[in-house]
Amino acid sequence: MEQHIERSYEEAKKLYAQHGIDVDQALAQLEKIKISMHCWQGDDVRGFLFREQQLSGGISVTGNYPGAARTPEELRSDLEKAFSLIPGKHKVNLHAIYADTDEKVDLDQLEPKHFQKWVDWAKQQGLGLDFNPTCFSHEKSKDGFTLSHPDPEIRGFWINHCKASRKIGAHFGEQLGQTCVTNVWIPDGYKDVPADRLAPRQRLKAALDEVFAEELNPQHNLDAVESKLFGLGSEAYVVGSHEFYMGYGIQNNKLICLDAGHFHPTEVISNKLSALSLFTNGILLHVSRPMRWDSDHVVVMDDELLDIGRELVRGDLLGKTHIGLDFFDASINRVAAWVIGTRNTIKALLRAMLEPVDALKKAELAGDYTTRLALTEEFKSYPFGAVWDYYCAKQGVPVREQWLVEVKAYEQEVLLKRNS
Ligand code: RNT
Ligand code: ZN
Repeated sequence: MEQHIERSYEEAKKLYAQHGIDVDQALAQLEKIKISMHCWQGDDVRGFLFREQQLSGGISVTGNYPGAARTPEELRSDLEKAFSLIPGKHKVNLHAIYADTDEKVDLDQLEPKHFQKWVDWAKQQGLGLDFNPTCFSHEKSKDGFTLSHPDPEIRGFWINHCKASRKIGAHFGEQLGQTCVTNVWIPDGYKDVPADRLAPRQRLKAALDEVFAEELNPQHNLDAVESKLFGLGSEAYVVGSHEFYMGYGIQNNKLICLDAGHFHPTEVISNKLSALSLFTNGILLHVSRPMRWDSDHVVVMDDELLDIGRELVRGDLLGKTHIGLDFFDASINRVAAWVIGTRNTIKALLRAMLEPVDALKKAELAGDYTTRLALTEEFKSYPFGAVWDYYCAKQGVPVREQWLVEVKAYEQEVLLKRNS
């Protein structure tokens, strides 16, 4: 390690120690946190099963930066590149349409064997896997409804797909020795004001009961449900709203997934974590960056990201929270997008760990809000960067923007040689 990195780190450590903050301990804790990096940033949510299908379900990716992965091999190579620039050992979040198989197989027929190459790769790379049924961009979801579809046959297809997905998730968990989170998100909703808001929700509730009927070993697979307030094409009404899934999740012991972009534009998920934590065994996050709407911009170090980190650290929620990412930007280098968003998420957690939480809580209890504000603000210019640099160096990944050099080289050598 370069000497100046170590020296700056030692200096920073002393400053933090004055407030009783043990930096080494924070880094030891940080090292254990796994971020679930979403595969779909690498190819603009296209997947490999139905490449001729248009994106649907309100999901849209803008930009035409060259180099999107076209095959599972390319996607894995891009993921490996990204992980080599991110400190720590993490997970990959797969969607069902990313099956790696030559068979022509529909979503309701998917089996663990169609993902075996992903499992073998994850094993070899020391990564975990998470999973998602893909209830969009498919012939049978064209009219915008899946698990709550009024036609029992179409609904049955999606129920079978979700059942199949849980089995794949359980296979991941068993094979890799780390729990897989299988997250159900559906696009179902109406563009305009519905005549009946209740019936689709009744159908969704019954469909989920069928999907989850089979008990799976919770060491292998945990189920999650993801809500949304509105989407493209479902502006007036989304069947799986927050209240719906909060009720469903609490009643049925499912993880509730909070996507940062799935609420009113000024509503934040950071403020929901402490409340939810009191009533659930676990939470799944889709860390994302909504810009004016659910736009899924690359995660940056903004106030909300810092607040998410703070809530997880201060509420001691890291043990029960699964941190996943959900953004897709095709206007920049896709490997860089992963690296920026994932490094920022880890950085935000570290920053939260390096705040004088005990002193802040103590001041608050004593009614000394002056101290609370003063300390909070002064800590914004504490030498957090020195600790982050040291952590990257210690983990053997590039320090500061040096990672960009590697991404640019990879772009030249690999990405620009792909023609989409
Ligand atoms: C959509 C949801 C969902 C998807 C992914 C691809 O609004 O956020 O999580 O982004 O499943
Ligand atoms: Zn999401």
